[in-house]
Amino acid sequence: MLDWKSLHKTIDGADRILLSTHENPDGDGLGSACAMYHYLQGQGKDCRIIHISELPFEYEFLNTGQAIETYNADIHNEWISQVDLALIFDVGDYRRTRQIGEELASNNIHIVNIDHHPDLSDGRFADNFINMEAAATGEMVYDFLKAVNVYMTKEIAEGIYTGIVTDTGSFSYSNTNQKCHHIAVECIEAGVNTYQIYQSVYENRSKGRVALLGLIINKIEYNKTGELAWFTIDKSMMAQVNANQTDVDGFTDFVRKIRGVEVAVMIVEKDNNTCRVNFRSKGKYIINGIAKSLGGGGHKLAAGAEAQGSLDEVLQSVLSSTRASIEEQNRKII
Ligand SMILES: [Mn+2]
Repeated sequence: MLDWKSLHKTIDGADRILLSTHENPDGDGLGSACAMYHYLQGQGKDCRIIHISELPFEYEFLNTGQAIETYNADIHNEWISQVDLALIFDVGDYRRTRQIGEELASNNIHIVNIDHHPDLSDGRFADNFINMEAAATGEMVYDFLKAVNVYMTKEIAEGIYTGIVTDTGSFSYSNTNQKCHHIAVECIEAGVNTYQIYQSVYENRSKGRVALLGLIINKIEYNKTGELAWFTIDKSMMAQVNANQTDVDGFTDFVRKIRGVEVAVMIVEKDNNTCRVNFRSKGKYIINGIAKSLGGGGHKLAAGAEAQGSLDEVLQSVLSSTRASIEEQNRKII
């Protein structure tokens, strides 16, 4: 049981509060920050949600009152230097806050981590609220608000519901449980329009994203058993269909859905000799160990890393470590 009362105390003692999540934010990071923002606003706090990335179009519905801002050093650094407290949601790895995290650290700001990933903060957080059993960080924000008897407004509920619905794949992944459904019911009672959120998140794909999916579909490769499937996306493919980094979200899940595939791997070429690597597993194999060996991390069945090297180099090293991990886990199963 996390000591939510102590978080309440910390928040109580702070006037100016920054909320943020990881780069390329997802529904859980955004929804958690928004839910907490609306609570803090109700408490009269001077708070802002500032992310390093642009707000993805499909999450625009969360941006009531234009509360979500994209980081700009000229606009934000002075404000950030004077915050009393920073709440970071769903980050997985502190480095994924990029310049915002660096700015907070260099100003010695009290940083609190609220997350359902293992802590990869290198000691940067003053307080850690980690619950790896939680299906979503949104569920943890719900736990906090319940622990301190907060009335759930529609705006708070929208953030929590978005976190849970996206991190459970619309209540379909293995992390879905009774509690997720119970919270969902409470959110609906608070006025959340679930169909509207579903349409915004899942029926709002950019043409670039669909065109990019078209390019990868015939490039999916499999190992001999068909349990491991992988594909790569290079910069020229992205440019060809005018896609951006967030357009690739969900592709690894798409490949995991193929019959017989247990582990799906996506490798995306980024700048500066780095590649983004994503792993998804159906459950037979645990894949966050592989992500960790590449300097990343994540959940047992959904993890990722940023690896140094060319697309080809990263592909070779990822495939060999993934194959080795699958073989090792098979030996253990037998
Ligand atoms: Mn999450």
